[in-house]
Parts: sequence; C-alpha cells; structure tokens
Amino acid sequence: AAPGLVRGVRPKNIGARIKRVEDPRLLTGQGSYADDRQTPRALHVAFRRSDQSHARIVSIDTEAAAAMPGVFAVLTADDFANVPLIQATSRMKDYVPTPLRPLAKDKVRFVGEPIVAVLADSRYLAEDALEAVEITFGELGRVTDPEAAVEPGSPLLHESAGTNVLAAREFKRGDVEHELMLSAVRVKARFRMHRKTPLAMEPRSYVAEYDRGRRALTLTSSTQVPGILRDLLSEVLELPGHSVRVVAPDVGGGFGGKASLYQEEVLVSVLAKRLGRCVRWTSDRLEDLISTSQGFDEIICAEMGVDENGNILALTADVIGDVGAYSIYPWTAAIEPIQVVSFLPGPYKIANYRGRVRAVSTSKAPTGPYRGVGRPPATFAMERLIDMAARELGIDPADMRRRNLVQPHEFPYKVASGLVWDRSAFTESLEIALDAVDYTALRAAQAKARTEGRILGIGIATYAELTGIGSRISAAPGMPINTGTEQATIRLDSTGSVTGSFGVASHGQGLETTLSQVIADELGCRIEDVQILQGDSSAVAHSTGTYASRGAVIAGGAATLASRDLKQKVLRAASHVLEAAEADISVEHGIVSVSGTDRSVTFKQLAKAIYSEMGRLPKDAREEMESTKVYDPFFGTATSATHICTLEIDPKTYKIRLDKYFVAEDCGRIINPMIVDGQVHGAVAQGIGAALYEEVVYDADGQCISASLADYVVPAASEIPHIGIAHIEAELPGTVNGFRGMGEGGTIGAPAAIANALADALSPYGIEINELPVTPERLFRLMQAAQSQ
Ligand code: MCN
Ligand code: SMO
Repeated sequence: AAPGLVRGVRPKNIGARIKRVEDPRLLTGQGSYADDRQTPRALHVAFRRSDQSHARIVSIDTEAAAAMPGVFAVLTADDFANVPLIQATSRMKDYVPTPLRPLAKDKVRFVGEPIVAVLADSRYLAEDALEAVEITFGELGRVTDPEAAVEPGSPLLHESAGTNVLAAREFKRGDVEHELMLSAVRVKARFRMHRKTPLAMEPRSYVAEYDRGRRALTLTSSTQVPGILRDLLSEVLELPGHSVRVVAPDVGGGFGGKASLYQEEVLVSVLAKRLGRCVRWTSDRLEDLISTSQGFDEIICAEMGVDENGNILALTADVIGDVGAYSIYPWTAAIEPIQVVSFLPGPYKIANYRGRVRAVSTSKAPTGPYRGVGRPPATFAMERLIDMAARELGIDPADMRRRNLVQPHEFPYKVASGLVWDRSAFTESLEIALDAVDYTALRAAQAKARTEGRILGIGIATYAELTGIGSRISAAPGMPINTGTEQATIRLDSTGSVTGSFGVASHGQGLETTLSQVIADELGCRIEDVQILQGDSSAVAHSTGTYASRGAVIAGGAATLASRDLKQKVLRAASHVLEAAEADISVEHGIVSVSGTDRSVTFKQLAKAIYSEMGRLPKDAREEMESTKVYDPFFGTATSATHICTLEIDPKTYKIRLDKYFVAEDCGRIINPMIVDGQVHGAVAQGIGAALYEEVVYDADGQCISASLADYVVPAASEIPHIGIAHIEAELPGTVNGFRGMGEGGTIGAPAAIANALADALSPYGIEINELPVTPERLFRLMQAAQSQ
C-alpha cells in the first residue's frame, strides 16, 4: 500500500475505490457525444479558414460556391453584422479587450481563423464548395515573435488598441534589488516553455437546434462550460435564459480547450435561430490543431538570490506570454501569463519578490486555459532555479527544498503575490516521496552508474496550487461571470430514487461516480439509488462548468450541503411514517430504520408514503423532498505535491528513458482514490508530453507547421513509466467535507521534475535545461554544443 497518512474513519463510499459508473457506457460504445446527435434536415457547416497569419481581406467571391449543388448559403462577416460583439472584459488596469466575431471581418489575425462559412446538405458538399470561394488578401506585417511584438514600431494586430500588449501586471513585495545584492549566490536564466495544444480525443463539436414553435434554442456542445455558454447565448440571441439550453453530453476530454466560448458555437446558434433549422459543425483534426485554444508559450526571465545556507532571499521575474491573436471569452488573454507570476514563488518562503508580466498578442491561435494554467511554466522555472542554486552551493536539491518550504506551523502563509496557502502537505509530500523512491540509494546508484559512463538523472519538483477557487478570487479581475460557486439540487422522487442535478460538466473526471459517492454517504442511500444530471445548463439556476480543479471542491461541497439538508427532511418525514423520534432514526443504504427496533422502510416505501399515501403525514408536515444549495469556498484551498523521477539518456542515440516516477500529493479528503490515481496518471502523461515531446510550432510567417499528429508528437503508453502514488492528508482543509482539487496537478509537477532530472543527468557536461520540451532534436543540439566546447 502507498505510504500515505490517512486519518479518521472512512464512511462507506467517500474514500472507496469504486469503479466508475459511467465506464460501462463509455467503454462499450454506448456513450453519446455531440456529433452522435441525430438531426433530420440539418445544415452542415464547413469553414474556409485563413491561410495567412496577418492580412487584410481585400475581396471575397462566394458566387461560384453558392451556385454549387446542395449548397444552401455561403456566408461572410457581413452576414453577421447585427450579431452583438462578444468581448471578454476585465477590470485589470491596461487590459485590452478584443472582439470575438463569428467570422473574420476586414482582416485575419492567425492561420486557421474562420472567414467564410458554407452551409450545405452535407459536410462533403460544404467542403467541396469551400474550394470555389475566392479570397484575395493584402499582406500586413508579421507579428509572430512576442519579443519583437512589444517593441515600438511593431505592426499591430489590433490597431485600435495601439499596442500588442493585451494585459500587463506586476506583483511586488520587499526590496528585491537590495536582497539580490546581499545574496551569496545568484542564479538566473531565460526559461522558455513552448506552446501546447490540449488535444482532446474528441474534437470540438456543436449542434444547434431551434424550435420555432416554442422559440427555444438547444445547443449540444462538446463544452466544459454549458452554463457560461447559456448565459452568453441568451444575450447574443436575445432570448430569455429559459429558452436557451446548452447540453454537454458525453464529452471526450477537454483539458481546458473546451472551457472557452468559440465563434463556431455562436455561428451555429445564430444561424439555427435565423433559419429555424438545425445547423451543425464538427471540427476535423487539422481544424482542432490550429483553432482550439492552445496553452503555455511563455518566456520567463528569472533570477533568484540565496544566502550561503541556501535560504532564498529574493526572486524576480519578467514574463512574456505569447497569447495569440485574441483575448478569449470569458477568461481573457491574461489567464495563463498572469498566473505564471502569481504562482512563481510556489510553496516556498520568499519575502522579496517582483514578478512582471505582459500578455502579448501575436498572429497565432489564441491561448487559453490548458491543464495547470500558468503553474506548469511557473513551476518549471522555479524548480530549475532551486536546483541551480543548490548545485552552486553544493547542497542536495532535497535539502534545498527542505530549507525553503513553508513549514507546517507557518500556515496560513501569504505568498508575495497575494495568494494565501492554507495548511497543505508541502513538507510531508517531499519526505514521503523521498522515502518512497529511496532517494539516498538512488543517489548512490547514480554515482556508480556515472563511473560506468552512463547518463542518469534524478529530478525533484515540489509545487502548490490553488483549487476549488471561490468567489473572492474569481470576482477580483472583474470577469463577466461568477465562477466561484456551484449549485446542487438533490431530490427524492415518488419512486424512492435520488437525482442530483449539477451545473458541472464531466468530460473525463468521473463526476457521475464521485458526486454519487458524496450523495450516497451524506443522504444514507446506495450509489445505485442515485442518478447524476450534469452537463446541462437547464439542470440548475446558475452554473458555469468543469475547469480549474473545482468539481470535487465546489460541486462536491454543494452536493454535501444539499444532501445533508434533504436528509433532515427524510428524517422528519420518517418520524411520522415510522412513529418514532427523529433522533432515534438512522438512514443507511437506502433503508430508514428506528434504532433498536425492527421497524424500517426503504426509500421506495418512504417515498410512496410521502407522495401517495395521503394521511401518513400530518397535513402541515408536508414538504418538498428536495434541497438546493449553493456552495462558495470563497478563497479555495491549496493542493500540493512532490514529484520525483529518474531517467537515463542513451549516450549514443540520446534517447531519454523515464525510469521511476513517483507522486506524493495532498488533495485533502479523497472521494475516490481510483479516480484520483487516474487523474494523476493522465496529468503526468500530459506533463511528460510537455517536457519531452509536444510543441505547437509556428514558423516566422505564422504558419503552423505542427498541424498533424505526425508532427505534433504526443507520448503513447510506451513512453509513460509506471507511476507510483502516495496520498497524504496532512490536515483536512476548511472546505465543506475537506475536499481539495487535483485534476490539473500532474501537469504542473511533471515538466519541472523531468527538466530537473535532465539537468541533473547532464550536469557533468555543463548543460542546463531551460527550454521545454526537450525534444530529441533539442537534446541533440545541446549535446553537440557541449561537446564542441
Ligand atoms: N477527485 C476526488 N477526490 C478529490 C479530488 C478529486 O475523488 N479530493 C476526483 C473527482 O472525480 C474529480 C476529479 O477527481 O472530478 C478531478 O478533480 P478536480 O480537481 O475536482 O477537477 P474537476 O473535476 O474540476 O476537473 C477539471 C480538471 C481540469 S481543470 C482539467 S484541465 C482536466 C482534469 O480535470 N481535464 C481533464 N482532468 C481531466 N480528465 C480527463 N479525463 N479529461 C480532461 O479533459
Ligand atoms: S485548464 Mo482546466 O479546464 O482549468
């Protein structure tokens, strides 16, 4: 068993390795995805997308295309002139919003931006007609290099903004310059984390249906955020919210790429309403790779000063985030880069900090949330700096961390960027991971292997993240929507079964299982008594969806509160039916019984008594057998982990083989350890991709030259080592039921741990690792450069 410190007595379901209830459906091909929706007489959309990165649209000739058989219409921006502009707003000083239009108007800003939409009886006919569309462009200056784009005189992507900097921010505490001067050792580097794509297995897919009789629109979307879409579409379509329903059916992964609003969603919805017909579009892989929001893409110039004992004195960073062509809705272009500077100090005590960041627009696909959001690049830079300083001082990297981590008695700890860490297993995760891999023995084995000419590395990364973020933080930048709360409605129906309705939208996280576990324990029924309604904007009054590692904390918290309240109603009703005092009644496994007697009723019998057998309850004791509760964690809670990995580089081929991989993490009370393990495995695999393989490459003209899965390389099972995991509960956080989030964690720790292991392996060659991914080509060049010195 994993050496986690698990405290307290477990209730029946929470904490149990229950098999995912959605899996029989998903694994036997009975899942139902957006594109599976059957729609008679639908119009299929295909997009002519820009093949220019930055150009004026001089003319568009759609005549020939419109005359082709089966073509219903060929549309350009002019056909959407009366659709309200959508802009992600923010209260941040110096923030520049950019408009989101269904189709590009006047100019294009990245390769892949939709310009023309063809509507036809089939996708084939629509694609054929695209070929007949003639577009002439007028070239505009290149805006592909973010460092050049901030220079005066650079061509501007959004002329009216007067700058390519869409957002900027600075965090400052203490006298950084002074402390750097006093430092015994200063380490400094320019870290580069390249661009990634979320690459969900299911590409984006939207089906819009308009019911003319009822004047109501239903959008079936492969989205993570049905609630956000509903609220926005209600405004755009000028329909009351009750007449707009956004359904996210089974969704095949999102990883952040489906957490924003896309112009294609607006376009199909507007057209469905206008035409009174179903309008649908499903992205192909090429479109997905060039138009779905991408992740990371930062340049972090950072410097850290430490005293002779290895205590960190000061940290400073200047960050440029290449955010692509548009500020995405609703998160804004700031979402990724700002989090880099806000999370950079990590789990360490750093009194003096200055972090500056600029979100710079370039003619590439917009960036948006991607699993880990800002924290993978921040952790990469910070953990490298820690190792670099440790090497200079001759301190073991594990010791270096021990000296600087926030200690158990120092929580709550206020980070120099303003974040507050509640008590979390910062130090415990480090010690448990070191023990689990037998760190001392590994170092000895490495020393021996080096004498044999082998290139072995050991890498450690410790990080902290904020999860289950409540309204306090989500409201701060003034986004147009509240993302800090979720609602749950739990009801016992007249057949005795229980339904939990939520605004979250599972797209792989197993929320149908974990939310059932929570309800079953809190209410006293069996998992099989519970059905979860999720991924449907009409399920609850307000919701946003699933992102930012909030499902377990916020939806799980709301489920807890509503179940507890409903249980009181069950007890009150049962006290009449069973003629006993509430205090003597217990509810377990769906059976309501009077303690110490053989009197009991099942949920089914109780429901029948309440709803149908009039007279069993006094008339003033009737109440609705359901409860709706909203949960707002207000701040959120710190999740932390240590990753340790070992790797070996083949001295001839430079092939990198990951050997050991271990994660010790604290996500508070675990609802389902099997699901949490799966989340760690999947996220670490994505982190391995970020460390060694995956990179979206744009050339100097702004052409995406990694727009196929032959060029964008993702690790397969053969590249993923066995991943050992220890779960730690240092102390339950103050969230309802003590849950912390963890869905993004693995992608935060893995790139840093692998970068440190590579740098450790290559230290005899004087090679530093400050650019990820370390693709085979990059490693080859690093080795060549080192050998030619
Ligand atoms: N869980 C648990 N006990 C806890 C915490 C979590 O059992 N204490 C389980 C729950 O089932 C929860 C899941 O683990 O749903 C993930 O936890 P949580 O941190 O609450 O994250 P969310 O449910 O809000 O999911 C979002 C998160 C994000 S932001 C990305 S990105 C991501 C991720 O989840 N994308 C995923 N995991 C993914 N997994 C899959 N398969 N596909 C994606 O697209
Ligand atoms: S990137 Mo996750 O959807 O917040």
